[in-house]
Amino acid sequence: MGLDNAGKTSILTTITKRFGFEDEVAELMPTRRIERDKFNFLGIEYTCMDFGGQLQYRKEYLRDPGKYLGGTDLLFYVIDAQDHARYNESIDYLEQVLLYFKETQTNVPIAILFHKFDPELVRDRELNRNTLVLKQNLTKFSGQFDIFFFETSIYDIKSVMDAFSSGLSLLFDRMEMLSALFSEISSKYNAIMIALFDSRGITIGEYYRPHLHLQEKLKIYDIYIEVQKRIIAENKELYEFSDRFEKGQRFSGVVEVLKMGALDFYLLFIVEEDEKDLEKTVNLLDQIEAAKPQMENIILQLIQ
Ligand SMILES: Nc1nc2c(ncn2[C@@H]2O[C@H](COP(=O)(O)OP(=O)(O)OP(=O)(O)O)[C@@H](O)[C@H]2O)c(=O)[nH]1
Ligand SMILES: [Mg+2]
Repeated sequence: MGLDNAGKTSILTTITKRFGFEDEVAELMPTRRIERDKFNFLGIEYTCMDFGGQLQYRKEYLRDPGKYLGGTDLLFYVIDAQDHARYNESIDYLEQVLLYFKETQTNVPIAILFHKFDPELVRDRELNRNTLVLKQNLTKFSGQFDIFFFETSIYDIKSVMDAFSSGLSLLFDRMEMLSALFSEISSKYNAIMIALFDSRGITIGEYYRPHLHLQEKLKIYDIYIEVQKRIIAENKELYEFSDRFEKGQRFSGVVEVLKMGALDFYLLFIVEEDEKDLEKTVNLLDQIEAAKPQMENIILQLIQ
């Protein structure tokens, strides 16, 4: 939910498409009433509802909130961070929506997205100052609700995927367990990163080496998207690659497809390359690949 023009449908289009969404986003029209879409996550079927934010629709939802908001598991609330003039209007709308959850005593986690936080604006002082004040205003709801903040932009696909994945992870304790497992395994392989994605690129669990730079994370994610595309096109179960970060450090990666019933999951490993002793890196990747059945077992048990 959120005001008209906040970017809700753009976000959903970005998540659904992931490659080449720009043309579609450019042609979006304001959403009329509610757009519903079903999706399966970890074997559970959800309905995603995109609430058109124009005033007439907002009034309609608030007149009969039970009809529209009943049964909500998770709310993503999108605010156009660049549209300072409408912050108050947006807070008012959120307040009225939350009033319904309060009255019905439904404990819905709220992910608030400060959207249109475009890469070239990340260091913009005014934008940062404005959103800081906005956050302070929003914390008035945190006594009653679990509120989580995210900064997103469709020009940084990872930011959007992260917000969506983190939101969903609030519904699953076991996702935390998976990340803990990855953190444990990481030391054995000296891994830079281990992550499990579902087929739409939603993160189910992840471990990053501490202090890994954002640029490096983004680089890995871009490669991952490319690799997943190839795996699907070439119908592979495994894909190895090798690349280097801006600063020169080389790394190797492997993506394995794990199958759970009809669902495919993608396990990504990134390890540092030992440039003096490539044999070592090859051995490490072999070890990771050999451990696949074991890993598959543990992971599937955790997420089932
Ligand atoms: N700069 C910037 N513009 C964005 C971003 N996301 C969406 N937009 C633009 O914001 C405008 C509105 O996007 P929509 O996704 O249609 O907005 P909405 O919240 O669905 O609006 P309603 O359907 O009327 O409720 C479009 O022109 C998008 O191109 C972003 O991350 N950065
Ligand atoms: Mg829309």
